[in-house]
Amino acid sequence: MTKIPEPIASPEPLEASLTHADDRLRLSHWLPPQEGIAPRVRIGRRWVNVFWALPIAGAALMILIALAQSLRELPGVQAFIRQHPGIAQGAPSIDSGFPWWLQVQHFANMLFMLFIIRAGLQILADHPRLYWKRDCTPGTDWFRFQKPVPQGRIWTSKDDSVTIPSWLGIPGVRHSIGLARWWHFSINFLWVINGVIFYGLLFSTDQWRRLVPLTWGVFPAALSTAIQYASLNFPVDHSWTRYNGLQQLSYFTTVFIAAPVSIATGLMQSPAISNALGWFGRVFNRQAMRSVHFISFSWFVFFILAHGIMVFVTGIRENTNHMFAGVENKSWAGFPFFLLAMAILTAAWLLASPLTVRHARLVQRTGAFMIGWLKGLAERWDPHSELTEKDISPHFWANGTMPSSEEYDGLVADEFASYRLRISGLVESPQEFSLAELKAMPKQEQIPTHFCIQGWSGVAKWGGVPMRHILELVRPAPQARYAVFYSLADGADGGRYYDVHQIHNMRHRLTLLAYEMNGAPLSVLHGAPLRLRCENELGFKMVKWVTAIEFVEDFAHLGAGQGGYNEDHEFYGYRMPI
Ligand SMILES: Nc1nc2c(c(=O)[nH]1)N[C@H]1C(S)=C(S)[C@@H](COP(=O)(O)O)O[C@H]1N2
Ligand SMILES: [Mo]
Repeated sequence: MTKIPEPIASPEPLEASLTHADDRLRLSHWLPPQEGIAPRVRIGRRWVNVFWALPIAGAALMILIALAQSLRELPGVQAFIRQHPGIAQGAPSIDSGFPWWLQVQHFANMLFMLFIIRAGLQILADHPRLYWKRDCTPGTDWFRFQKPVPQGRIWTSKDDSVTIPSWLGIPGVRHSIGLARWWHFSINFLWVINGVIFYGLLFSTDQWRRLVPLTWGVFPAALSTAIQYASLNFPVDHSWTRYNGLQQLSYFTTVFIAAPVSIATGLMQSPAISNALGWFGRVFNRQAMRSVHFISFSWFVFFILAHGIMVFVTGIRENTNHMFAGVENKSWAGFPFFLLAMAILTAAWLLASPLTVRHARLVQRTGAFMIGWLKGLAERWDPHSELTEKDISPHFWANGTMPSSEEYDGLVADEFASYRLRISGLVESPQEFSLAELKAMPKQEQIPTHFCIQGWSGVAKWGGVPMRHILELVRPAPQARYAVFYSLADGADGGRYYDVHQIHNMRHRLTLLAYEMNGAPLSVLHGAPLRLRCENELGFKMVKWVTAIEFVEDFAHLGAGQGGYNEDHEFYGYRMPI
């Protein structure tokens, strides 16, 4: 057993440079708002405004109606519709109507989707571009609501983030991804629980037969229903016992395809999960997954709009009686409950953003309570995935607040000859290392993917000293549970940038103090002279311009006590493997 050292009397002097932080989101201390542009999709080399889809869809709809109406005059089409009236032949009839649990789950689902979609858009606005390849090189995006990346100047990913309105995003403040993520993930958790119960109840009753097409007849039935709807002469509704072909296909897609795809593509954007899955995570890379996640989201929005309109035009009373009262008649039984549900949704919609701004710390704490512990479990997986030299990104986004101090300028001027890495706290042997001493230690190179919380990723080859080697030299005491990394740079809102890591992460093979990037000395932009690599966490935890490492038992006394600068000031979670 190693001997337990006396508690260190004098704390790391840099502790005094950490600042407290507001418990609410204060706009005067925040990244100033920045307008994006109308969303655009790239078709070949041309960027097309997606709002063109509105007049095009309008024109297409008119043509479709005209076409469907003329089609229905043809004897052949009439015979087809007689033969396939809308419900797939042989589709089983449901005896249990719309049971109470289905109504409750349907409402819970609406409420959850409201938060998930809005918070999801807020997350997207933090890096308002989509790509298929993991390197996120400017110009390779296929979708954006931000201008092209400016050339000839440093343009960080924070610079790139845009404001979306507070009725749309949660909380509708530029670069509020920390808070938006708590909403997105906590409500996802509830949504998944609701979904699992829903699947369970579907398949333990006869309700699953509503949604799962059991015969090929669903396709002609869907075509027939589509022609009937499009001709504005709707098929007779039998929703109480059976859905028509079009309902069945669209509900099936939503429940059994879009939902699982969203969950899988969401999780695959996480550094810990993607890196733990090896080749699978490399093939289904973060940007492809992010793009598919967005396409799946687009389906949900399309479905919700179409479904909502159809509820009204096919008979609001019958439909609300089904889903809000569980009765099959033309009374007004369900309508008041429908209005009540809409009132609750509206109130939730209006309150979400202002409450999140005012009670940001509470949102962070509640999120950590609801989902932080579960996300943290992903830290136990081995983030072993590495790439090859040919995968190195031609462009690597930069992020964060650059050091601006005489101390740092002096270090740059003498090419870091006077730089010292100070290691203190609960260690048997506190030490200082010069850059030359660090470079003389065993060197390790690795080519991992970097995952920024904002959504971009990039690949670089990092060279440096494995953290486990440093641990051997300084020998942390048994009660040392965390390593605190102090930067030479301040954070965006003043006070020193720092971040806290669990000690087990420091022992991992790929945890590195890097002084090289792509074979060259680390640039000032990317963290010279020394930056952390920890491959099962998001990028903000990898402190750049590291000046000191302190081993501690607890981090509640540091800064605002949340485990790092962005945790304190931007309400991020301190364990961020997902
Ligand atoms: N000192 C310091 N380190 C920092 C940051 C910062 O603002 N200050 N930003 C972090 C974030 S959010 C990311 S994504 C990575 C970006 O590293 P890069 O600029 O090399 O891409 O650095 C991290 N380290
Ligand atoms: Mo980041």
